[in-house]
Amino acid sequence: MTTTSTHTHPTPDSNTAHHLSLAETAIAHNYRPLPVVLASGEGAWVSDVEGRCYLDCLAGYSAINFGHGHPRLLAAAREQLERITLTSRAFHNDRLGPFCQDLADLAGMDAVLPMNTGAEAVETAIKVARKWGRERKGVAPDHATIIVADGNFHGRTTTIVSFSSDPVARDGFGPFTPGFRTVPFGDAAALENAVDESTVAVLLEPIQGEAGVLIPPPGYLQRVREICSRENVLFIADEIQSGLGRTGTTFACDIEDVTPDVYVLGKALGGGIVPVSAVVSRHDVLGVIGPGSHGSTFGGNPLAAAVGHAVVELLRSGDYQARAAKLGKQLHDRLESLIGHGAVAVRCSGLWAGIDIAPALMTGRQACEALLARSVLAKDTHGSTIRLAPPLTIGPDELDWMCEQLAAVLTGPGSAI
Ligand code: IF1
Repeated sequence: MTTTSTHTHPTPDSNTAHHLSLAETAIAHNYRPLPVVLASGEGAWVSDVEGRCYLDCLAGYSAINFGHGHPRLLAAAREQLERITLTSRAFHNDRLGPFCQDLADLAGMDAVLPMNTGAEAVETAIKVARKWGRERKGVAPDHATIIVADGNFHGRTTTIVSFSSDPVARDGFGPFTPGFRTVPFGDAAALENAVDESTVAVLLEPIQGEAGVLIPPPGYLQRVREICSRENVLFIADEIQSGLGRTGTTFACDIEDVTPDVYVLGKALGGGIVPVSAVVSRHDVLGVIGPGSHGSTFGGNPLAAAVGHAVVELLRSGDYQARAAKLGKQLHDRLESLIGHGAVAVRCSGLWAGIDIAPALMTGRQACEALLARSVLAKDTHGSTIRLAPPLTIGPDELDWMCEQLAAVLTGPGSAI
């Protein structure tokens, strides 16, 4: 079936080569983007400067869960743009309180510390855990340790890359921040053995995104919860990529009916419009942060709060979560059929999939270049693994069409299969 969008908006300066040359000379090369220059988006589709349409199966690394230009999110942003966009936290504003109350309710928690980017929220959670350990657990000053998982991705700040296991993300950026212990992801016994009197927290992605959508063994999150409760250690769940409907549940922790002590949220919380992140927890945890001890200029600004609140409203009914769960079953079934036909393994949680392609066939990058030629945008993670994370608004026919393009890439002309 051919799926096309009515959406072709060539823009002025419609010249891919021109933009690629600007990227070569004027933009730092901290990424190696696919050779496509996007100019507009609507729902699950985007268009480039030549007017070509693509199905967006990366969705801003899960920041665009609700599609490009969701009407209710745009309306919330437009209305707030006309009112007031930044007050700083030196003063109150009329958007932040309602946003934080409803986000805390969605998470079953008491309160929210609003920030901007995911890494800022992770750094905030690290600071909160260390201060909580000092003041509420009695850990000696400067002795707090946090347990993290091998293969983690929590952001790019110097402290966060201090505990990264990815040499590309870490090499050359030392000296590093101490106080982190790494254990294998999914191994509850190793985590239990790593806990000692200095441990203040365990920081985990419930499903590891950048590592290739790695889903832990069933029961792992429950064991982490039990260990943290027994050892008086904070369980911090980084749900920046896994949260807010992506896995077919509000949070990935919901899959095992586990409630962490702290949720770290970002990406889709900003609706793909503005950076919005948050640390969501109980008063006995966030209460260690007093006036002047932490903050940021834009954290909790009324524009971010208005958009974030509209996102929380979208999630309240559970419809997006149910949709992701239903379409996720369809996605999993289609991808499973590729095993032995170019794929060696697939992992799926809701509308989030990691596909390990046979390394002899092609790299993940090559697969994404071939998908680009078939009007599908996707991103490799490492080696021959690609990740698929379309907007949760994608239609069932579009999902089938996406899988057909991937099947053709893996088994079509040019593949060794
Ligand atoms: C890049 C990866 C994904 C995240 C989790 C915190 C953050 C991220 C679980 C930090 C951010 C982004 C960052 C972006 C690409 C993307 C990414 F490839 F880097 F690893 F999604 F998998 N926790 N992930 O996934 O949030 O500060 O970016 O708002 O840095 O290349 P941020």
